[in-house]
This record gives sequence, C-alpha cells and structure tokens, in this order.
Amino acid sequence: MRFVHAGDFHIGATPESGRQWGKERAISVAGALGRIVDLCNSEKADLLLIPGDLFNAPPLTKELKEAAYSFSRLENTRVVIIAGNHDYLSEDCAYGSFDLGENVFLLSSESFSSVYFEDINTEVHGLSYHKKEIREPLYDELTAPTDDRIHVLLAHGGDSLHVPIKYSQLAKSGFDYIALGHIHQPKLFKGTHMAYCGSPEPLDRTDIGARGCFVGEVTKSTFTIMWRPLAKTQYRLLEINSDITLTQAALEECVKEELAAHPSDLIVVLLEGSRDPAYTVDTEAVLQLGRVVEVIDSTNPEYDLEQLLADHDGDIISYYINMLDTPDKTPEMKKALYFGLSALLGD
Ligand SMILES: [Mn+2]
Repeated sequence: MRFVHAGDFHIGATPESGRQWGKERAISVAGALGRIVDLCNSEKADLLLIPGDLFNAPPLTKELKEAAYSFSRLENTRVVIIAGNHDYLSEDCAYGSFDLGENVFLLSSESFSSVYFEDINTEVHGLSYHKKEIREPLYDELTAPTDDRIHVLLAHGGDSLHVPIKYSQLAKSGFDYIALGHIHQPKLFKGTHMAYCGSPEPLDRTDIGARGCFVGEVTKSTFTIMWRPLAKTQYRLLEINSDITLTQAALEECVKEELAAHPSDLIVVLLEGSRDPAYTVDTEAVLQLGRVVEVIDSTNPEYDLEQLLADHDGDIISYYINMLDTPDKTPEMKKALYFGLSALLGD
C-alpha cells in the first residue's frame, strides 16, 4: 500500500497577514492541498492520510467545496481524514455531513472507527475531535487487530490538552503505520512505523525549516518512508554570533547575503554573543532590508569589567560587579550583570 501522509494544512490560516508577504503566505497555505493532490497522482498513492487540522477552524461550506474539488482531481488515491482540535466537528458545522467525494472518508466518530479497503487489504482507524480539547490519553492503551490486514492509525495530538501520547507505548501498538498530526514540525520516530508529518506550509515564524509531507509504502512485512519537501516558503533562522567588533553595516551585509541566497524564504535574524556597549542594533533598519520577519537581539554589551572596577572603586557599580561576576556565575547572572550595568551606566 502506497501512501502520502500530510496533515495540519490549516486551510484558512493567514500567517503574517499584516506584512507585505501576508497575501503570498495565505495563497501558499490555501494551495497546499492542491500540491499534495498532484503529488498523490504522480506517486500513484493508494491512500492520502490526513490526521487532522485540514482546516484552521470548523470549515465554512466554501472551504469544504474547495477541498472537495481538490480531492476530485485524485486519480488513484482515496483519502482518509480525522478532524483535529482546530477543525473539530462542532454541532453547527457542515464538515461532518458534507459530501467531500466518493473517494474521501472522514472518520467522524468521537470514538474509534475504521474504514477497510479490500483491494489494498488496508484498514485505517481513527477518531475525530468533537471539541477543542481532549485531555484523556486515548491512544495509550490501543492495540491493532491481529489479522492479515494492513492496519493504519490516524492520531491527532501529543500535548497535555490534546490527547497526551506515550510515544514508546504507541509505537508498540502493532499498527503497520501510525500517521500523527498536530505538531507542525515533521518528525519520524526512529526504528518505528510512526511519524508526525508536520504542516505542508509553515504556519508561523517559529516554524523554522523545511515543511512538506511523507511518502511511504507499507506491507505486512516491509516498510519504507521518505520525506518530501513541498512548501513554497520556509522560515529560515539566520544565527549571527556577534562580538565586540560587530557593526551595523557588517550585520546588514550578512543579512543581505542570506536574503540573496534564499530569495523565496523568510528570514528570522537571531543575534547572539556580545557587542560593543556603544553600539545598539538598529533592528528596524534590518527589517527594511527585505524578507526579514523578525530580528531577535540577544546580544550583551561587552563591558571591560576590570576598567569599570578601576574607574568605580567603592561605588555601587564596583559593588554590583563584585556581587555578580563570580567564577561560578550562571547565564542568568551574566545577563543580570549586563542589564544592571547597562542601567547603572545609563547606556
Ligand atoms: Mn492540532
């Protein structure tokens, strides 16, 4: 059985909506399902597994119609879906009863149900959220039936408010594949048949790195899986380790190089290390350089502590330095030292 595992599309989400690339991001998120359908066709996938949060909220009828159109373009692929915590099956939402196509199977029950496809000898199991939170660990005691069918589980959750999961236990549940959703970072659990697909497009600037889906093939005795990048855009973290020599011009040069090397990406600049106390990073100027979504300045001013002690013998500044500049100082103490000195010196 060949499958594509993609979830957490969050159709309807509009990341970075206030920024100049907000419209582009909204289009990428809305178009991800179409690109997954193309992949299913080129891969001749038997099943498209969507473990929840296809939509960003209980979907509107127009969003269901758009999804149904995308699914209608599938040539050989049937779709199995569960509803997640974002697109939970609320009473006033059409999702649970909407006809998404004869090749689409929403496991809409709040308790476990399954759909069996005889031609590929595969049974897909799962349950849907009917509310925003499920705090019970519903998957921990689960075991797959012991028959000749290929058994696949769709599961959504993994934090304390959304079905906490004991992964080592779930991995031993006997399913031939466990398609996880909810966490937007892709993760293949080594040595198991279990993965989070992540979202096909990043949904937040904290979603650093490539996004896509998994393509795999499973039989009762074999298992292969491959990661496929698919996102139009990725958030890229540019970590700059600064020291006392850093200047604004050098910083901007570094960011410009990164922007030129990755013109379709969005850059988060993280400045770490130390800087000249006389230099304050002009984060606004860096944001103006192009597709920079955020500048995080975590640098500390590099004070010459010996010189300060000599200049401030006996006053509060030397007292403060002696209190915090101990050989066993923690990173927090180091930060407190810099912040306090910055305040005391009026920088
Ligand atoms: Mn979720």
